[in-house]
Amino acid sequence: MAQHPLIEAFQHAGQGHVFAFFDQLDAAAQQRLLAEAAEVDLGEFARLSRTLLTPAAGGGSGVTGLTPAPYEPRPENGGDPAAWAAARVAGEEALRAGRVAVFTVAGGQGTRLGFDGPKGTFPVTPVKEKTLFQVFAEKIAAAGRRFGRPLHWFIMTSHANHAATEAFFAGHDYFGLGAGHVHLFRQGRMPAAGHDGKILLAAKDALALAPDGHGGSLRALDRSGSLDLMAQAGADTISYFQVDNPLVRCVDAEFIGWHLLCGAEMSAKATPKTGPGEKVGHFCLQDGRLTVVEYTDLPVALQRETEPDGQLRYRAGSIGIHVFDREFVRRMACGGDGAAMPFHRADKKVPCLDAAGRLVKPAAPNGVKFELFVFDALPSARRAVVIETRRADDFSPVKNATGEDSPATCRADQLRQWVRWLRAAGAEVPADATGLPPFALEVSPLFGYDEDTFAASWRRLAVRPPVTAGLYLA
Ligand code: UD2
Repeated sequence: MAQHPLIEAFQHAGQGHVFAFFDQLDAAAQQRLLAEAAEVDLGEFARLSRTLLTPAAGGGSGVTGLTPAPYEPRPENGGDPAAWAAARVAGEEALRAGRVAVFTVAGGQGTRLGFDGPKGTFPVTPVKEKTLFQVFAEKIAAAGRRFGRPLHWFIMTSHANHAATEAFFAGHDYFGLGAGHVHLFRQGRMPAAGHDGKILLAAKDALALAPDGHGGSLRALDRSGSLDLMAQAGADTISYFQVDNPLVRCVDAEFIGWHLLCGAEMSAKATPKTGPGEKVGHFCLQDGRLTVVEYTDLPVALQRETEPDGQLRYRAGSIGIHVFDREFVRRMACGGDGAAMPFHRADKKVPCLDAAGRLVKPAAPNGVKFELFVFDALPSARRAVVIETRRADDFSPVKNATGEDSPATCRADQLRQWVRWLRAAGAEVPADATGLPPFALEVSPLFGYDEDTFAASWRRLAVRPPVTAGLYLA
Protein backbone atom coordinates (compact mmCIF):
# COMPACT_ATOMS: atom_id res chain seq x y z
CA MET A 1 0.00 0.00 0.00
CA ALA A 2 1.31 3.47 -0.89
CA GLN A 3 2.60 5.36 2.12
CA HIS A 4 1.52 8.91 2.91
CA PRO A 5 4.42 11.14 1.72
CA LEU A 6 4.71 12.73 5.16
CA ILE A 7 5.14 9.31 6.77
CA GLU A 8 7.83 8.50 4.24
CA ALA A 9 9.60 11.77 4.98
CA PHE A 10 9.57 10.98 8.70
CA GLN A 11 10.94 7.49 7.99
CA HIS A 12 13.76 8.92 5.88
CA ALA A 13 14.59 11.32 8.69
CA GLY A 14 14.82 8.46 11.19
CA GLN A 15 11.57 9.56 12.86
CA GLY A 16 9.28 6.82 11.53
CA HIS A 17 8.36 5.74 15.10
CA VAL A 18 6.06 8.77 15.23
CA PHE A 19 3.62 6.72 13.15
CA ALA A 20 4.09 3.44 15.10
CA PHE A 21 0.45 3.43 16.21
CA PHE A 22 -1.01 4.99 13.07
CA ASP A 23 -2.86 1.85 11.99
CA GLN A 24 -4.63 1.68 15.37
CA LEU A 25 -6.11 5.17 14.94
CA ASP A 26 -9.47 6.08 13.45
CA ALA A 27 -9.48 8.38 10.43
CA ALA A 28 -9.95 11.59 12.45
CA ALA A 29 -7.06 10.73 14.79
CA GLN A 30 -4.85 9.89 11.80
CA GLN A 31 -5.60 13.32 10.34
CA ARG A 32 -4.77 14.98 13.68
CA LEU A 33 -1.40 13.27 13.80
CA LEU A 34 -0.63 14.08 10.17
CA ALA A 35 -1.52 17.73 10.75
CA GLU A 36 0.85 17.94 13.73
CA ALA A 37 3.60 16.15 11.81
CA ALA A 38 3.19 18.68 8.99
CA GLU A 39 4.13 21.44 11.46
CA VAL A 40 7.59 19.92 11.91
CA ASP A 41 10.46 21.17 9.77
CA LEU A 42 12.41 17.90 9.61
CA GLY A 43 15.56 19.55 8.22
CA GLU A 44 15.63 22.08 11.04
CA PHE A 45 14.94 19.35 13.58
CA ALA A 46 17.82 17.22 12.29
CA ARG A 47 20.17 20.21 12.57
CA LEU A 48 19.04 20.79 16.15
CA SER A 49 19.59 17.16 17.05
CA ARG A 50 23.11 17.34 15.69
CA THR A 51 24.02 20.62 17.35
CA LEU A 52 22.07 20.62 20.61
CA LEU A 53 21.77 16.97 21.58
CA THR A 54 25.43 16.07 21.56
CA PRO A 55 26.85 15.61 25.09
CA ALA A 56 28.94 18.79 24.78
CA ALA A 57 25.93 20.97 23.94
CA GLY A 58 23.92 22.90 26.49
CA GLY A 59 23.95 25.96 28.74
CA GLY A 60 27.00 28.08 29.23
CA SER A 61 28.68 27.26 25.94
CA GLY A 62 29.68 29.94 23.47
CA VAL A 63 30.05 32.82 25.92
CA THR A 64 33.67 33.72 25.31
CA GLY A 65 35.01 37.04 24.07
CA LEU A 66 32.50 39.15 26.01
CA THR A 67 32.66 42.78 27.04
CA PRO A 68 29.80 44.89 28.44
CA ALA A 69 27.78 46.53 25.65
CA PRO A 70 27.56 50.32 25.51
CA TYR A 71 24.14 51.91 25.96
CA GLU A 72 22.68 55.41 25.77
CA PRO A 73 22.44 56.68 29.36
CA ARG A 74 19.47 58.77 30.42
CA PRO A 75 20.08 62.54 30.75
CA GLU A 76 20.11 62.32 34.56
CA ASN A 77 22.93 59.76 34.28
CA GLY A 78 25.14 61.70 31.91
CA GLY A 79 23.25 61.25 28.63
CA ASP A 80 22.91 64.12 26.16
CA PRO A 81 19.61 65.93 26.91
CA ALA A 82 19.45 67.29 23.34
CA ALA A 83 19.71 63.77 21.88
CA TRP A 84 16.91 62.53 24.15
CA ALA A 85 14.74 65.52 23.23
CA ALA A 86 15.36 64.91 19.52
CA ALA A 87 14.46 61.23 19.97
CA ARG A 88 11.20 62.18 21.57
CA VAL A 89 10.27 64.53 18.75
CA ALA A 90 11.10 61.85 16.16
CA GLY A 91 9.07 59.23 18.03
CA GLU A 92 6.07 61.53 18.34
CA GLU A 93 6.24 62.27 14.63
CA ALA A 94 6.24 58.55 13.84
CA LEU A 95 3.23 58.03 16.10
CA ARG A 96 1.36 60.92 14.47
CA ALA A 97 2.16 59.40 11.08
CA GLY A 98 0.71 56.02 12.14
CA ARG A 99 4.05 54.26 11.64
CA VAL A 100 3.94 52.30 14.90
CA ALA A 101 2.27 48.96 15.71
CA VAL A 102 2.23 47.44 19.19
CA PHE A 103 3.11 43.81 19.84
CA THR A 104 2.74 41.71 23.00
CA VAL A 105 4.09 38.20 23.47
CA ALA A 106 1.58 36.35 25.60
CA GLY A 107 2.24 32.70 24.83
CA GLY A 108 3.83 31.79 28.17
CA GLN A 109 2.04 29.53 30.63
CA GLY A 110 2.34 31.51 33.87
CA THR A 111 3.30 28.31 35.70
CA ARG A 112 5.43 30.13 38.28
CA LEU A 113 2.53 32.46 39.10
CA GLY A 114 0.24 29.50 39.66
CA PHE A 115 -2.54 31.17 37.64
CA ASP A 116 -4.67 28.89 35.54
CA GLY A 117 -5.51 31.03 32.54
CA PRO A 118 -3.87 33.31 29.99
CA LYS A 119 -1.47 35.49 32.00
CA GLY A 120 -2.88 38.64 30.38
CA THR A 121 -6.18 37.96 32.16
CA PHE A 122 -4.50 38.18 35.58
CA PRO A 123 -5.80 41.15 37.66
CA VAL A 124 -3.03 43.53 38.72
CA THR A 125 -4.23 47.04 39.57
CA PRO A 126 -4.80 48.00 43.22
CA VAL A 127 -8.34 49.46 43.19
CA LYS A 128 -10.15 48.35 40.04
CA GLU A 129 -8.30 45.04 39.74
CA LYS A 130 -7.82 45.58 36.03
CA THR A 131 -6.18 42.75 34.16
CA LEU A 132 -2.81 43.05 32.44
CA PHE A 133 -4.56 43.08 29.06
CA GLN A 134 -6.87 45.93 30.14
CA VAL A 135 -3.95 48.02 31.37
CA PHE A 136 -2.13 47.63 28.03
CA ALA A 137 -5.35 48.22 26.06
CA GLU A 138 -5.96 51.50 27.88
CA LYS A 139 -2.36 52.67 27.37
CA ILE A 140 -2.62 51.87 23.67
CA ALA A 141 -6.02 53.58 23.37
CA ALA A 142 -4.73 56.67 25.19
CA ALA A 143 -1.65 56.92 22.98
CA GLY A 144 -3.78 56.47 19.87
CA ARG A 145 -5.98 59.36 20.94
CA ARG A 146 -3.07 61.56 21.87
CA PHE A 147 -1.37 61.18 18.51
CA GLY A 148 -4.58 61.08 16.48
CA ARG A 149 -3.83 57.63 15.05
CA PRO A 150 -5.38 54.48 16.57
CA LEU A 151 -2.65 51.86 16.96
CA HIS A 152 -2.88 48.28 15.77
CA TRP A 153 -2.16 45.81 18.59
CA PHE A 154 -0.81 42.36 17.78
CA ILE A 155 -0.85 39.67 20.47
CA MET A 156 0.91 36.34 20.19
CA THR A 157 -0.85 33.55 22.06
CA SER A 158 -0.06 29.85 22.40
CA HIS A 159 -2.09 26.85 21.30
CA ALA A 160 -2.91 26.31 24.98
CA ASN A 161 -4.31 29.79 25.65
CA HIS A 162 -5.47 31.10 22.26
CA ALA A 163 -9.18 30.29 22.55
CA ALA A 164 -9.38 31.62 26.11
CA THR A 165 -7.56 34.83 25.11
CA GLU A 166 -9.84 35.34 22.14
CA ALA A 167 -12.96 34.80 24.29
CA PHE A 168 -11.60 37.25 26.87
CA PHE A 169 -11.13 40.05 24.35
CA ALA A 170 -14.48 39.41 22.68
CA GLY A 171 -16.16 39.31 26.12
CA HIS A 172 -14.67 42.75 26.92
CA ASP A 173 -15.49 44.23 23.53
CA TYR A 174 -11.76 44.59 22.80
CA PHE A 175 -11.62 47.24 25.54
CA GLY A 176 -12.92 49.80 23.09
CA LEU A 177 -10.00 49.42 20.67
CA GLY A 178 -12.23 47.81 18.06
CA ALA A 179 -11.93 44.20 16.89
CA GLY A 180 -10.27 45.46 13.70
CA HIS A 181 -7.34 46.85 15.67
CA VAL A 182 -6.64 43.84 17.91
CA HIS A 183 -4.98 40.90 16.16
CA LEU A 184 -4.42 37.61 17.96
CA PHE A 185 -2.35 34.82 16.47
CA ARG A 186 -0.80 31.60 17.74
CA GLN A 187 2.90 31.05 18.15
CA GLY A 188 4.67 28.09 16.61
CA ARG A 189 5.47 24.79 18.27
CA MET A 190 8.48 22.50 18.31
CA PRO A 191 8.45 18.79 19.08
CA ALA A 192 10.24 17.64 22.22
CA ALA A 193 12.86 14.96 21.68
CA GLY A 194 14.40 12.23 23.77
CA HIS A 195 18.12 12.47 24.41
CA ASP A 196 18.56 10.14 21.43
CA GLY A 197 17.06 12.78 19.11
CA LYS A 198 13.81 10.86 18.58
CA ILE A 199 10.63 12.96 18.57
CA LEU A 200 8.46 12.09 21.58
CA LEU A 201 4.77 11.22 21.34
CA ALA A 202 2.26 12.67 23.84
CA ALA A 203 -0.40 10.20 22.66
CA LYS A 204 -0.84 7.78 19.81
CA ASP A 205 -2.30 10.62 17.76
CA ALA A 206 -0.23 13.51 19.15
CA LEU A 207 3.38 14.66 19.17
CA ALA A 208 4.84 16.09 22.37
CA LEU A 209 4.74 19.67 21.06
CA ALA A 210 5.84 22.71 23.06
CA PRO A 211 5.77 26.47 22.31
CA ASP A 212 8.86 27.57 20.38
CA GLY A 213 9.74 30.46 22.74
CA HIS A 214 9.19 34.21 22.42
CA GLY A 215 11.80 34.23 19.67
CA GLY A 216 9.28 32.26 17.63
CA SER A 217 7.26 35.47 17.54
CA LEU A 218 9.27 36.79 14.60
CA ARG A 219 8.34 33.82 12.40
CA ALA A 220 4.79 33.86 13.74
CA LEU A 221 4.37 37.55 12.87
CA ASP A 222 5.28 36.67 9.30
CA ARG A 223 3.38 33.36 9.02
CA SER A 224 0.19 34.86 10.47
CA GLY A 225 0.12 37.65 7.89
CA SER A 226 0.63 40.25 10.63
CA LEU A 227 3.58 41.88 8.85
CA ASP A 228 1.50 42.28 5.69
CA LEU A 229 -1.32 43.74 7.72
CA MET A 230 1.09 46.23 9.29
CA ALA A 231 2.38 47.15 5.85
CA GLN A 232 -1.17 47.77 4.61
CA ALA A 233 -1.80 49.95 7.65
CA GLY A 234 1.40 51.92 7.00
CA ALA A 235 3.18 50.72 10.16
CA ASP A 236 6.89 49.99 9.72
CA THR A 237 7.97 50.09 13.37
CA ILE A 238 6.97 47.51 15.99
CA SER A 239 6.91 48.22 19.73
CA TYR A 240 7.44 44.84 21.48
CA PHE A 241 6.88 43.93 25.14
CA GLN A 242 6.09 40.99 27.43
CA VAL A 243 2.66 40.30 28.88
CA ASP A 244 3.79 40.18 32.52
CA ASN A 245 4.80 43.83 32.99
CA PRO A 246 1.99 46.36 33.57
CA LEU A 247 4.43 49.23 34.16
CA VAL A 248 5.80 49.01 30.62
CA ARG A 249 5.77 52.21 28.56
CA CYS A 250 4.40 50.26 25.65
CA VAL A 251 4.11 53.30 23.38
CA ASP A 252 7.27 55.18 24.27
CA ALA A 253 8.03 58.06 21.90
CA GLU A 254 11.60 58.48 23.18
CA PHE A 255 12.45 54.83 22.59
CA ILE A 256 10.82 54.77 19.16
CA GLY A 257 12.67 57.97 18.28
CA TRP A 258 16.08 56.61 19.35
CA HIS A 259 15.43 53.54 17.20
CA LEU A 260 14.47 55.61 14.16
CA LEU A 261 17.17 58.27 14.47
CA CYS A 262 19.84 55.57 14.82
CA GLY A 263 18.49 53.83 11.72
CA ALA A 264 18.29 50.70 13.85
CA GLU A 265 16.72 47.44 12.75
CA MET A 266 16.22 46.33 16.36
CA SER A 267 16.52 48.26 19.62
CA ALA A 268 16.38 47.37 23.28
CA LYS A 269 15.87 48.94 26.68
CA ALA A 270 18.30 48.32 29.50
CA THR A 271 17.94 48.99 33.17
CA PRO A 272 20.78 48.75 35.70
CA LYS A 273 20.55 45.40 37.48
CA THR A 274 19.45 45.49 41.12
CA GLY A 275 22.33 43.17 42.00
CA PRO A 276 24.52 40.47 40.49
CA GLY A 277 21.86 37.80 41.02
CA GLU A 278 18.94 39.51 39.27
CA LYS A 279 17.37 37.15 36.76
CA VAL A 280 17.61 39.20 33.58
CA GLY A 281 19.75 38.95 30.49
CA HIS A 282 22.93 41.03 30.07
CA PHE A 283 23.71 43.28 27.11
CA CYS A 284 27.18 42.32 25.92
CA LEU A 285 29.41 42.70 22.92
CA GLN A 286 30.68 39.40 21.60
CA ASP A 287 33.37 39.85 18.98
CA GLY A 288 32.02 43.33 18.43
CA ARG A 289 28.37 42.29 17.96
CA LEU A 290 25.58 43.27 20.31
CA THR A 291 24.14 40.26 22.04
CA VAL A 292 22.19 39.30 25.17
CA VAL A 293 23.58 36.64 27.48
CA GLU A 294 21.00 35.11 29.83
CA TYR A 295 21.60 35.04 33.57
CA THR A 296 21.87 31.28 33.36
CA ASP A 297 24.69 31.52 30.78
CA LEU A 298 26.85 34.44 31.98
CA PRO A 299 29.56 33.06 34.30
CA VAL A 300 28.88 34.09 37.90
CA ALA A 301 32.35 35.64 38.18
CA LEU A 302 31.48 38.05 35.35
CA GLN A 303 28.07 38.80 36.87
CA ARG A 304 29.87 39.88 40.05
CA GLU A 305 32.63 41.98 38.42
CA THR A 306 32.56 45.65 39.43
CA GLU A 307 33.96 48.92 38.09
CA PRO A 308 36.36 50.94 40.29
CA ASP A 309 33.36 53.02 41.48
CA GLY A 310 31.60 49.86 42.69
CA GLN A 311 29.00 49.62 39.91
CA LEU A 312 28.46 46.20 38.33
CA ARG A 313 30.44 45.93 35.10
CA TYR A 314 27.70 43.87 33.41
CA ARG A 315 24.90 46.02 34.82
CA ALA A 316 22.85 46.64 31.66
CA GLY A 317 19.94 44.28 32.24
CA SER A 318 17.66 43.17 29.41
CA ILE A 319 13.99 43.47 30.37
CA GLY A 320 12.31 42.18 27.25
CA ILE A 321 11.34 45.53 25.69
CA HIS A 322 12.27 46.13 22.06
CA VAL A 323 11.52 48.08 18.92
CA PHE A 324 11.77 46.29 15.57
CA ASP A 325 11.86 47.44 12.01
CA ARG A 326 9.08 45.50 10.27
CA GLU A 327 11.20 44.37 7.34
CA PHE A 328 13.96 43.22 9.68
CA VAL A 329 11.41 40.91 11.29
CA ARG A 330 10.53 39.57 7.85
CA ARG A 331 14.20 38.92 7.11
CA MET A 332 14.64 37.12 10.42
CA ALA A 333 11.49 35.09 9.84
CA CYS A 334 12.69 33.90 6.46
CA GLY A 335 16.25 33.32 7.63
CA GLY A 336 17.44 35.28 4.58
CA ASP A 337 20.72 37.15 4.20
CA GLY A 338 22.51 35.18 6.89
CA ALA A 339 19.86 36.02 9.49
CA ALA A 340 19.63 33.14 11.92
CA MET A 341 18.56 32.62 15.49
CA PRO A 342 19.87 29.73 17.55
CA PHE A 343 17.55 27.39 19.40
CA HIS A 344 18.22 26.92 23.10
CA ARG A 345 17.77 23.54 24.71
CA ALA A 346 15.91 22.99 27.96
CA ASP A 347 16.00 19.60 29.64
CA LYS A 348 12.53 18.74 30.89
CA LYS A 349 10.35 15.98 32.24
CA VAL A 350 8.19 15.26 29.20
CA PRO A 351 5.28 12.84 29.67
CA CYS A 352 5.40 10.55 26.62
CA LEU A 353 4.55 7.15 25.21
CA ASP A 354 6.97 4.26 25.55
CA ALA A 355 7.57 1.79 22.73
CA ALA A 356 4.54 -0.20 23.79
CA GLY A 357 2.30 2.87 23.62
CA ARG A 358 1.95 3.33 27.40
CA LEU A 359 2.05 6.87 28.84
CA VAL A 360 5.10 7.39 31.04
CA LYS A 361 5.34 10.28 33.53
CA PRO A 362 9.08 10.61 34.13
CA ALA A 363 10.51 11.47 37.54
CA ALA A 364 13.67 12.96 36.03
CA PRO A 365 14.27 14.96 32.82
CA ASN A 366 13.90 12.52 29.94
CA GLY A 367 13.76 14.90 27.03
CA VAL A 368 14.66 18.21 25.54
CA LYS A 369 12.52 21.15 24.46
CA PHE A 370 13.74 23.72 21.95
CA GLU A 371 13.12 27.45 22.29
CA LEU A 372 14.03 30.60 20.41
CA PHE A 373 14.78 33.80 22.36
CA VAL A 374 13.80 37.09 20.75
CA PHE A 375 16.93 38.93 21.83
CA ASP A 376 18.99 36.51 19.74
CA ALA A 377 17.90 38.57 16.73
CA LEU A 378 20.10 41.47 17.92
CA PRO A 379 23.39 40.24 16.42
CA SER A 380 21.70 40.00 13.01
CA ALA A 381 20.58 43.63 13.07
CA ARG A 382 22.69 45.83 10.78
CA ARG A 383 22.25 48.58 13.33
CA ALA A 384 20.99 48.29 16.88
CA VAL A 385 20.75 50.67 19.81
CA VAL A 386 20.31 50.05 23.53
CA ILE A 387 18.90 52.86 25.63
CA GLU A 388 18.69 53.14 29.39
CA THR A 389 15.28 53.27 31.02
CA ARG A 390 14.21 54.00 34.58
CA ARG A 391 13.08 50.75 36.16
CA ALA A 392 10.46 52.55 38.24
CA ASP A 393 8.79 53.78 35.05
CA ASP A 394 9.05 50.70 32.87
CA PHE A 395 9.53 47.41 34.66
CA SER A 396 7.77 45.56 37.45
CA PRO A 397 6.83 42.11 36.18
CA VAL A 398 4.42 39.67 37.75
CA LYS A 399 6.21 36.34 37.63
CA ASN A 400 5.96 34.59 41.00
CA ALA A 401 3.01 34.06 43.35
CA THR A 402 4.94 35.57 46.28
CA GLY A 403 8.28 37.26 46.98
CA GLU A 404 10.12 39.16 44.28
CA ASP A 405 8.37 40.01 40.98
CA SER A 406 5.02 39.06 42.48
CA PRO A 407 1.55 40.67 42.45
CA ALA A 408 2.45 42.37 45.77
CA THR A 409 5.69 43.97 44.54
CA CYS A 410 4.02 45.00 41.28
CA ARG A 411 1.06 46.59 43.11
CA ALA A 412 3.48 48.59 45.29
CA ASP A 413 5.46 49.74 42.24
CA GLN A 414 2.27 50.92 40.52
CA LEU A 415 1.26 52.87 43.64
CA ARG A 416 4.71 54.47 43.93
CA GLN A 417 4.56 55.56 40.31
CA TRP A 418 1.19 57.27 40.76
CA VAL A 419 2.43 58.97 43.96
CA ARG A 420 5.42 60.34 42.00
CA TRP A 421 3.14 61.66 39.25
CA LEU A 422 0.74 63.23 41.74
CA ARG A 423 3.52 64.89 43.69
CA ALA A 424 5.21 66.13 40.50
CA ALA A 425 1.86 67.71 39.56
CA GLY A 426 1.77 69.46 42.94
CA ALA A 427 -0.63 67.21 44.89
CA GLU A 428 -0.14 66.38 48.56
CA VAL A 429 0.19 62.62 49.04
CA PRO A 430 1.27 60.82 52.21
CA ALA A 431 3.85 58.09 51.61
CA ASP A 432 6.56 56.18 53.45
CA ALA A 433 10.29 56.50 52.79
CA THR A 434 10.03 54.18 49.75
CA GLY A 435 7.29 56.35 48.25
CA LEU A 436 4.50 53.90 49.06
CA PRO A 437 1.19 55.49 50.16
CA PRO A 438 -0.65 54.10 53.23
CA PHE A 439 -3.72 53.34 51.09
CA ALA A 440 -4.62 52.11 47.61
CA LEU A 441 -5.34 54.52 44.78
CA GLU A 442 -5.35 54.12 41.04
CA VAL A 443 -4.82 56.14 37.87
CA SER A 444 -6.39 54.90 34.66
CA PRO A 445 -4.01 54.98 31.69
CA LEU A 446 -6.85 56.84 29.96
CA PHE A 447 -6.28 59.66 32.48
CA GLY A 448 -2.49 59.48 32.24
CA TYR A 449 -0.09 56.82 31.02
CA ASP A 450 3.11 58.68 31.87
CA GLU A 451 4.12 61.69 33.95
CA ASP A 452 3.37 64.21 31.17
CA THR A 453 -0.03 62.90 30.12
CA PHE A 454 -0.95 62.59 33.80
CA ALA A 455 0.10 66.19 34.52
CA ALA A 456 -1.90 67.47 31.55
CA SER A 457 -5.08 65.71 32.73
CA TRP A 458 -4.52 66.83 36.31
CA ARG A 459 -4.17 70.46 35.22
CA ARG A 460 -7.41 70.22 33.24
CA LEU A 461 -9.46 69.05 36.24
CA ALA A 462 -11.95 71.75 37.28
CA VAL A 463 -11.97 70.37 40.83
CA ARG A 464 -8.94 68.42 42.02
CA PRO A 465 -9.97 65.62 44.37
CA PRO A 466 -8.16 65.10 47.69
CA VAL A 467 -5.79 62.16 47.49
CA THR A 468 -7.38 59.69 49.87
CA ALA A 469 -7.97 55.95 50.08
CA GLY A 470 -9.61 54.47 47.00
CA LEU A 471 -9.08 57.52 44.75
CA TYR A 472 -9.57 56.48 41.12
CA LEU A 473 -8.65 58.95 38.41
CA ALA A 474 -10.24 58.05 35.10
C1 UD2 B 1 12.70 36.89 30.45
C2 UD2 B 1 14.12 37.05 29.90
C3 UD2 B 1 15.00 37.77 30.92
C4 UD2 B 1 14.38 39.09 31.32
C5 UD2 B 1 12.97 38.84 31.84
C6 UD2 B 1 12.29 40.15 32.14
C7 UD2 B 1 14.32 35.08 28.52
C8 UD2 B 1 14.96 33.79 28.28
N1 UD2 B 1 14.65 35.74 29.62
O1 UD2 B 1 12.77 35.96 31.52
O2 UD2 B 1 16.29 38.03 30.37
O3 UD2 B 1 14.36 39.96 30.21
O4 UD2 B 1 12.16 38.13 30.86
O5 UD2 B 1 11.00 39.96 32.58
O6 UD2 B 1 13.56 35.56 27.74
N2 UD2 B 1 6.59 33.79 25.93
C9 UD2 B 1 5.85 33.43 24.84
N3 UD2 B 1 6.05 32.20 24.30
C10 UD2 B 1 6.95 31.31 24.79
C11 UD2 B 1 7.70 31.70 25.93
C12 UD2 B 1 7.50 32.94 26.49
O7 UD2 B 1 5.01 34.21 24.35
O8 UD2 B 1 7.10 30.23 24.23
C13 UD2 B 1 6.38 35.14 26.52
C14 UD2 B 1 5.72 35.08 27.89
O9 UD2 B 1 4.32 35.06 27.77
C15 UD2 B 1 6.23 36.38 28.50
C16 UD2 B 1 7.64 36.54 27.88
O10 UD2 B 1 7.64 35.74 26.73
O11 UD2 B 1 5.46 37.48 28.08
C17 UD2 B 1 8.78 36.18 28.81
O12 UD2 B 1 8.78 34.83 29.07
P1 UD2 B 1 9.27 34.20 30.45
O13 UD2 B 1 8.35 34.62 31.53
O14 UD2 B 1 9.48 32.76 30.22
O15 UD2 B 1 10.68 34.92 30.65
P2 UD2 B 1 11.61 34.96 31.93
O16 UD2 B 1 10.89 35.51 33.09
O17 UD2 B 1 12.24 33.63 32.12
